[in-house]
Amino acid sequence: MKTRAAVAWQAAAPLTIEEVDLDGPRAGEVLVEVKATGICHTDWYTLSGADPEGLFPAILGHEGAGIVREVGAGVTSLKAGDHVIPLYTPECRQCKFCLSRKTNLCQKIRATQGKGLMPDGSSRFSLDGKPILHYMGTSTFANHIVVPEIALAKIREDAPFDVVCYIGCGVTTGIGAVIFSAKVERGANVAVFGLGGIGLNVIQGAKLAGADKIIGIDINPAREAMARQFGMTHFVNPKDVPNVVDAIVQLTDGGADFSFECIGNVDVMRQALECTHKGWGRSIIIGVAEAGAEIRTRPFQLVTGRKWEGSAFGGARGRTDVPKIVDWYMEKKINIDDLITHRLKLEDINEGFALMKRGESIRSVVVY
Ligand code: NAD
Ligand code: AHE
Ligand code: ZN
Ligand code: ZN
Repeated sequence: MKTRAAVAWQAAAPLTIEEVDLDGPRAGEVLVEVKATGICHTDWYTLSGADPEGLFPAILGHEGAGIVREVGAGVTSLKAGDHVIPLYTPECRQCKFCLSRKTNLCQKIRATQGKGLMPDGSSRFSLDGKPILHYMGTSTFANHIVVPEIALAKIREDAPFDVVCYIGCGVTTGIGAVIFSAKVERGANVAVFGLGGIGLNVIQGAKLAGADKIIGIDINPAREAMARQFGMTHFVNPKDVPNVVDAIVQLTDGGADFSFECIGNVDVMRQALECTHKGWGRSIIIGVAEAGAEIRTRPFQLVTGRKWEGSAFGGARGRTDVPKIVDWYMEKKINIDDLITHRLKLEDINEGFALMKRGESIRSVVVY
C-alpha cells in the first residue's frame, strides 16, 4: 500500500513529506494506522546526527497511537480495529531480560531495531524501489506502519489518540522513572533537572508518589509556571545562583533523596549526582547524550553512598503498564492535556522541531 510519511533523508536536514510504499505485515507483524504522534527530543537528537544508531534515510517518530488495520499470520493478541500504542521497548515475555523481572529492556528484537530493520532483517518501507529504514521499531511519522505484535500495547477505545500518543514515550518515561525505576518514597525530596516534555512528567510522578520538596531546575524561566502547576515546590534557575549543587543541598538539608536528569547534558548529570544526599542519594539519568559524551565525577561521591542509575522508557513493561497509564489519564489521575501545547498537521512537522528548539513547546503532537 501507499502511505504518507515525513522522511529524514540525511542528518540535520528538514523532513520532507512523501507518498511511500509500505509492504503488508508478515508472520508475527501488525499493520497499524497511526492517528497521532508526539515529537520527542530524541527524534531531534537522531535527526541532528549525534545518535550512533541514527541511520538515513529513515522515518523517525516513536510516540504514537493508532488502530490495527491488519494482522499477519500467527498474531493472536490483536485484531483489526484494536486501539494500540507502538512500543520502542517491546515486551516479549520470553527473553532472558523479560523473564529476569529485573528490567523492562526486552532484547528480543533490539539488534534489528537498532539497524532500522524489522526482525527478519528487511524494511517494509520503500520509495521508488529503494528501502527507507524504520526507527526505534516504530516510525510513527508515517500514517501507516508495520510493527511486531510484541511491540504493541492494546489500549481502551475511548482514549483520545491525540493525547495518549504521548504515553508512547514522554509520559511513561517521566512518571515511570519515579514510580517504576526509582520507586520514590512518600516524603522524599526530589530534584528534577530539565523541565521539558520528560521533566514535567517526572514532577507529576513525584507529586503522585507523595514527595515532599520537588525542586525543578531549568535555564528557561518560562518553565516555572507550568512546573508549579504540576507539583514543583521550588524552582532554581542555574543562571540566577552561583552554584546549583549548593543551592539544592541548602534547600534539602544536605541533599536530595532522588534526582533526575532530563536533558542529556553530561555536565548537568554530574550536578544531578552531586546534589543528592550523602549516604543514600540516588540520581537517575533519563537524558540521552550524544555519541562520544562521557560522565565524570569524583569516585568519592559514590564511595560516600550516592548511586548513579539510569532509566529507559520509565522502567515500564509496555504491554502490561501502558494500558494502565492510559487508564490513569482517563480516570484523571494524571494530567496530559496541559502538556500538549501544539497540534500540527504532518506537513508542518518541521515547525514542531523548531518550536522545541526555541523552547516554546512542551509537546507538539502531529494529528493525521
Ligand atoms: P525538552 O527539549 O522538551 O526539554 C529539555 C529541557 O531542558 C528544556 O526545558 C530546557 O530548557 C532544559 N535545559 C537545557 N539545558 C539545560 C541546562 N544546562 N540546565 C537546566 N535545564 C536545561 O526535551 P524532552 O523531550 O523533555 O527530553 C529530555 C531528554 O530526555 C532528552 O535528552 C531526550 O532524548 C531524553 N529522553 C530519554 C528517554 C529515556 O527513555 N531515557 C525517553 C524520552 C526522552
Ligand atoms: N540510539 C541511541 C539510544 C538512545 C536511548 O538511550 N534511547 C532510549 C529511549 S529515548 C526515547 O525518547 C532507550 O530506550 N534506550 C534503551 C535502548 O535500548 O535503546 C544512542 O544514543 O545510542
Ligand atoms: Zn522519546
Ligand atoms: Zn523480552
